Amino acid sequence: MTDALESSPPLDLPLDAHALRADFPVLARTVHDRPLVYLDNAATTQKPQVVLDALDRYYGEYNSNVHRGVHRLSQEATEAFEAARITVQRFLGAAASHEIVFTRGTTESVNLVANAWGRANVGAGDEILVTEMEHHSNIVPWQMLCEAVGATLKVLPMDDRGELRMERLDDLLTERTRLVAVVHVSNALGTWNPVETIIGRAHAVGALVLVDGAQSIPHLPVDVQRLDADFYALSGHKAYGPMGIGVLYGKAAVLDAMPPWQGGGDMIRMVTFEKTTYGELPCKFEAGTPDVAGAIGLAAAFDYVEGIGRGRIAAHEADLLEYGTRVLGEIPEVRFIGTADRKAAVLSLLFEGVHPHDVGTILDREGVAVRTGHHCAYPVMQHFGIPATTRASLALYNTREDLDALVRALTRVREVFA
Ligand code: C6P
Repeated sequence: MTDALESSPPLDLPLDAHALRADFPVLARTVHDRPLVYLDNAATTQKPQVVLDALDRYYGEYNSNVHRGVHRLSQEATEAFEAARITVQRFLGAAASHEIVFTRGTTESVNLVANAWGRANVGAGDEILVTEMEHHSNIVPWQMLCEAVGATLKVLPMDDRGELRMERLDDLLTERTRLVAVVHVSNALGTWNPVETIIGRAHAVGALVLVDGAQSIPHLPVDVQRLDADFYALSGHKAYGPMGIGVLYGKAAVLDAMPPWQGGGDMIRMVTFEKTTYGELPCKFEAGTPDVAGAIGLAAAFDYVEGIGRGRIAAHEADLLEYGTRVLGEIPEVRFIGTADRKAAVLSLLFEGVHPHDVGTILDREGVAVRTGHHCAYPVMQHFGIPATTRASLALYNTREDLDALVRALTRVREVFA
């Protein structure tokens, strides 16, 4: 995991996951009379007390709408909301805070780009390139766009380890490619994709790149300027923040040139029945009342993560991934789906002879929360010819003991189905 760590805080002091668990109230609960072992972090992470406190303070002390009132509460809410934007800007390494658009999450961020940028820049005969391992939210909006404008959706395939077949990239990129949409870290496989290389090659043919950062932001240090990504999408709830808030980063020049997507309050400069003129960035893309509490909670989450250090989190999770791969790999019935060289925090597996949903149900009885299913990545399941996997996904508060508990619970699966 070397290249992304080069820019991260020193690794000499490993994080103390056991101590950090105390920051997350929900981790103290039991499930079916057993201590909760939460290994479903790719679906959503748990929230630290500082995030819960930030939400509480907003609603308890200065709840108000933003950008609208001259009264004190509205000013306080507006200041906190815009301060949250600056926190996100710094977290992502963006050049300016107006390059940060608050959305509902990764899905909405991708839809925003597909609709606003796509309708203006993609036409009949043009091409959009996605990869075989995309989440549905980075496939379907592009498919809808292609169908509407007569463009073609092309797919960069992956191999049986779950690595992108990079040798195919140059063939698939043509002068008709308008945009490449690629996931930074796959939710179904854990593959950590070489997005820097993809961005470089896409730019060489004049295409823009949207990176789906839903699963990278919680795990890796990300610097959008260093990556040179045109768009970067993320969800707050997967990075220790609240549900319902997300981010679209876009380069200012690209966002500026885009028409708005949704129309409504706060995104206009002037409205008459004859003509409406639109506001500046980022308001142009934030029609209606935003999730003010969500943005403030997300900033609290990012501050919390920075306080620990993204390099230290990545190093801790790399250790867990290595440990988990070893101990789970010793179970004869286990077959991993996703064995790329560069992976982050996801252990997707099959248990021979038992359907993943049954595996998940037995694990739940043992207090172990994992996700089973297609993980909104049907093409990945189709590639491997399977309906579903059992997925354990890790976070900063997970420990080797959590993985030992998963191993014990999988032994239980064997006993039940013997
Ligand atoms: N993956 C999972 O369990 P939203 O729902 O908008 O917050 O995120 C969508 C999304 C987009 N891209 C990737 C790579 C994702 O993993 C997700 C969400 C969850 O894997 C729910 S399916």
